Formats: sequence, structure tokens, C-alpha cells
Amino acid sequence: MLADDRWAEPANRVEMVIKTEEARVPDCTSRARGQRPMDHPAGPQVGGPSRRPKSAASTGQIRIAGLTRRRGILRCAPFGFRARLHDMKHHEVIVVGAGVAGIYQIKRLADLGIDATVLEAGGDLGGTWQWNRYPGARFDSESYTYGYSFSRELLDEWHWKERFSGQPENLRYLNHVADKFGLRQYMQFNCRVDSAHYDEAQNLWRLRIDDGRTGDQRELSCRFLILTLGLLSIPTLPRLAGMESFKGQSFHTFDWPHEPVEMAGKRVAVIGTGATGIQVIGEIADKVGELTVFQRRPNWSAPLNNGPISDAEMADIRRRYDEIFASCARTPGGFEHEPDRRGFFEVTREERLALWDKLYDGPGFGIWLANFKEIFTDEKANSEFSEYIADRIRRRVKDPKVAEKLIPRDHGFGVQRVPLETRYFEAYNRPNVHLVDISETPLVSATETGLRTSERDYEFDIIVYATGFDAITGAFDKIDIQGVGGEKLADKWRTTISTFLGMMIHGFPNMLMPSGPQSGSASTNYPRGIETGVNWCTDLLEYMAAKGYTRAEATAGAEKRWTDHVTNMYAMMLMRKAKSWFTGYNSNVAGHEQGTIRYLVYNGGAPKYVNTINAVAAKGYEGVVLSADRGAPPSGSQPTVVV
Ligand code: NA7
Repeated sequence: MLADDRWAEPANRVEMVIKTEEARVPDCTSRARGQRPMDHPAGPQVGGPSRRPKSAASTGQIRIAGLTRRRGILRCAPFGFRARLHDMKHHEVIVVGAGVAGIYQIKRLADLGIDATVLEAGGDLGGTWQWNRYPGARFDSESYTYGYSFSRELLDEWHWKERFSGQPENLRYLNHVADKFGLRQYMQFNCRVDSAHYDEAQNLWRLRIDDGRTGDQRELSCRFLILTLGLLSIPTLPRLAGMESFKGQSFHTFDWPHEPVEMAGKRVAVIGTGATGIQVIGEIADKVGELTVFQRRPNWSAPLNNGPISDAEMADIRRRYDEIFASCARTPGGFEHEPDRRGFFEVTREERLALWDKLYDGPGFGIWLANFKEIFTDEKANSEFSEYIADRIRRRVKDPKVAEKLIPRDHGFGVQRVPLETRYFEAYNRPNVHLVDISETPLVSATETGLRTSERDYEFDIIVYATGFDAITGAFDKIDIQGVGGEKLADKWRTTISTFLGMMIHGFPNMLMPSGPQSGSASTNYPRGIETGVNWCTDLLEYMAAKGYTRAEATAGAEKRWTDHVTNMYAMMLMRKAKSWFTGYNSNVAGHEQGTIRYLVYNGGAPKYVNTINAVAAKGYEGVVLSADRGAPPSGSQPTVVV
């Protein structure tokens, strides 16, 4: 199925490397690759008397004292660490972003005793689940495949209440993880990173931070910069005249107010029918006065089929966790949904229909990912399946004219990110819900009282912009990132995205992106992808520490090979023709509105990605130039204590 097999070597994981290191560094009790790191009990309470880690023997933490004593780059936190966190000027590692990836990243670093902090622009942790508080926001990954896999204790104690858990519960979960493992003490909130410049002479990253606590700018430096910025963290609004003149309430779904929004009896507009709009619309249709949906292009969508998880089911899930994560690791999407391996054209139409009926009534992404593989690559197969889904829509929407408007014409099912819905199509059967096709009558402006299309004015109390994100690279573009010789990342990526494994960039040494563009995260079950990425990046740091390296930079050649590979993977996928955030399209971002394809996601599937990055590690990080430090520790850095 894959276009370019250059990276298809079998999985040689990095046991060899690690065993060697363990033999040479007796204090380092690295976990075996591919296994979960050991749990460690809850860290000291925030603000508690001491944050000095207990001994490794008592906590199960990985000890790195030996590494530190040698030549290492890893330094443990000073005493009184948290109290002085905001005053520290240098850290060995700075992680930017306290979302799902940042939380796991700091957990790994904390376990290693590495001097690290997390800088988060928002007021609290949680990323996506902190921000997106719109009604209907929920996983469309099965909850128990979304949670972290690294701690058996965590898996055993957490009860997912719904198969596809909602935002409030998801945020509670992430807070629970942070509190259980004492991770908040490493986090600094309301700290927006404005710039990150690589100082070649010192081999350091120098960051300028807008500190919301004080309202001041401050500077920080670090040896390693780990960017866990989120894939969809920069919301984009339409470029619509008069938006600021609207007198009612209006917000992007990402910025949904924290306080309850009174919607009963209100006239509400929703602009956008992507995954977000579809969740909102299904949820609020029966709770508002009038709901008017402004749709530019319909999306293919299928039922989520959510439901509660009983105590007995949760107990069964807990028993099966190893099996569940093993099957996630085996499947291209990182879900339990395995593709149907039968050839689309080798089975009869009746057999195809039987599968589709089963999947349509089944939970989650089965309809997309447990389908025939040809859906993604073969126009004929895709078109037959799309027609099946179109019929399902026609059966659910009473007004045939409305039904036809809800059926996409410009792309087939599954070539854009598939939204999963609950009562979405039935919403249009309600007398208080109206569909405005703005491909026919475009939005012209917002007004003081509502919205104007080319046809007429509409009056609203609330306007909801479900208009998507400057996806995947948007958060990188927001920071002035400059690498060797002052090269700006935004310039490097202006026309073509290029990375090494989606985690490193030539010219930007010691900058790691566990869930970056072209990594395995964007196109797979996100937490499964981020655990892979975080583990790889952390293993690289451990490897460097053990060997006395302090600088890591992907070579230009390795970056080119990876980027070519990512690009080639698009060649066979129908998705390359679709205008969606998978291909870098966004009508609201200058330069991204033409639909010129940007190769942002890795389409080779999770197993292939994991095999590839592990093979790179097993070969001593082939494609990465590792070298010893040229720079001295920065003046003003805090003293470090070896634990
Ligand atoms: P998406 O999937 O990018 O959807 C954005 C929607 O907003 C889509 O229907 C767009 O129509 C519409 N849109 C965007 N800009 C405009 C303007 N200017 N006028 C009218 N309509 C507009 O974002 P979501 O937030 O729904 O989903 C993002 C991901 O979040 C999702 O895939 C999940 O992974 C979670 P268009 O199709 O461009 O015509």
C-alpha cells in the first residue's frame, strides 16, 4: 500500500543501545523500550514542604545521578524548585504547551529528574480540553484508547463514564493525571512564548516570554526546547467585514466562554460544518430558540454511537487494557478499528453492504477505519461507499432538498477528517433549525444585529464561529522561532513543510516536536501518537546524556528523505485532492486559501511510523548529528543539585 519503502525496514527497537548504556551507567535504570515506564506515586502536594524526589528505590523513578556526574546534560531540580520556578532563568529542558502531549512530556522528564519546566499560554493545563468548552465537545476516539497508557495504576483507577467522553470529564482526567503525578509544580501558566532563538555560540535556546502573571516580558534559556503546541490550537475566524460591530455575543468554538452561555430561547447562528460545527449543532438544536446553520461545504459524517460505560464494562476494559493498546499499536490509525483486509472488489456488493450496515450502526471511527482500504485510494470504491452514506443521509433528513444540501459533492467520504455526529442530521428535521447554503448565497458581512448574506439579513443573539484552525503549523508560526544563523522557521516552512520524522528540523538543533507536522500524531489516535513521540524524544535525551552529547541536529539529507517520503505517501491517497486541514487548506489564512497542498500529516500509519523511528534510534540516531557541547552554562543559571 505504501508508495515509498525506503523507511520500511523491520522494527529494530533500541534495546541494544539501551542495554549498552545500562551496562555503562549503573545508576540509570532505564525502562525497556516499548514498555510502560514504572508508575511512581503521587508527587508532593503543590506548595508542600519538599519537592526533593524520594530515592529511586522508593519511588520507582529513574535515577540519573550517574549521568549527571559524568558529563551529562541532565540536571536535577534545585531545592525549593517550585517556589522559585518563575525566577529561574535557565532550564535544561523547556516544554512549550501543557496539553495532552506536554503533560506526558513533563512526566517523563520529571521521572528522569531533569530540570524542566512547562510554559503554557493558557491559564491552566489541558490544551484542547481546556479551551474547547462548546456544547457537544467530546472524544471521537474511544475514551479508553485516548487515555494515557503509561501507568497501570492510572488505568486501574480511572473510570471512563462514556465510550466517547465529553470535554468536562476529559479535562478532569488530565487534571487527575497532573495531580496524581505531581506535575503542576513544573508548570508555568499564562506564559506565552513570543520568541525562541537558538544561540549557536552557547548551544542554547533563548526564549522571550510574555508573562501574564506580571504583565512583563522575561527571558529564559534552555538546552533543549520541546514544542508540544497542539495540532489545532490556533483558531481562525472568517475574514468577514463588520464582525466587531455585532452587538450580541459571538465567539469561536475554541474560545467558548468558561461561564455558562444562556441559549434557551435565543436566536443562534453557527458558521461552519466541520467536526466542531457538527458536534455543536447536534447538541444545541433542541436547546435554543432558533438555530441557523451557515454551511459553505457539507462534510461527510456518520454516527458516533456513544453510550455509557457501566462498572462491569469498565472492569472488563481494565482487564483488556494490554490487548487494547496492542491492537491500537497494530492498526494504521492507532485505534482498535482494524481495516477490513478483504479486497473491496473481491467481495460481492451484498457483502460490502453488510459490512457498511454493521459499521454505520457501530461506534466511533469504525465506519472510516474498519472499512476497506480502497476507500482511501480508489475513486470507484470511494464513490460507491460515498453513495451508500448519501443514502443514509437521505433516510435521516425528511426534507429532500435539505438532505441533498447536506451531501458533499466536492469530495468523497473519508478523504477529509470525518466528523462523528449525534443527532446531527435529525436536527434539520426540527422546525427551529434552518440551513443556509452560503455556497449559493455567500456571507457578505456581520452587522450590528446579525449576519448579511448576498440574499438577505439575519438577526441573531449569538453567533458561533465553528470555522476551524490554522492547523498543525499555526502554533509554530505564532512564535518567532529562529535557528542556526537566524533562519526563521516560518520562512523555512513558508512554501514547503520539511522535518525529520516530524520531530526534528535541520537548522534548529535541540528543538524537538513530539507531535509535530509530519509526525505520526496528526493522522492517528492522538494520544497514542504522542506517547510514541514523547518517548522517542525523551529516549534521545537519555541517549545523549549517556554519551555526553549536548547537541542534536537532523541532517539536511535525512530531512529531505523524510519529507520526500511523507510527500510520496500523499500520492496514492485521495485525500490529496481535498481542501481540508489535512492538506493545509484554510480560507481564512493568507497563503493557505488557494488549496495548494501542504504535506502536513504522515499517511503511512502508526506501525510503520513507530518501526521507522525506532530503527533510526537503533542505529544511533541515524540522520541526526550528535556532538558535544561547545558552550558553557549560561551566566545567571541556577545551581543544580544532583539527587
Ligand atoms: P474544520 O474541520 O476546519 O471546519 C471548519 C468549518 O468552517 C468548515 O465547514 C468550513 O467550511 C467552515 N468555514 C471556515 N471558514 C469559513 C468562512 N470564512 N465562511 C464560512 N464557513 C467557513 O474545523 P473544525 O473545528 O470543525 O474541526 C477541526 C478539528 O477539530 C477536527 O477535524 C477534529 O480533529 C477536531 P469549508 O469546508 O472550508 O468550506
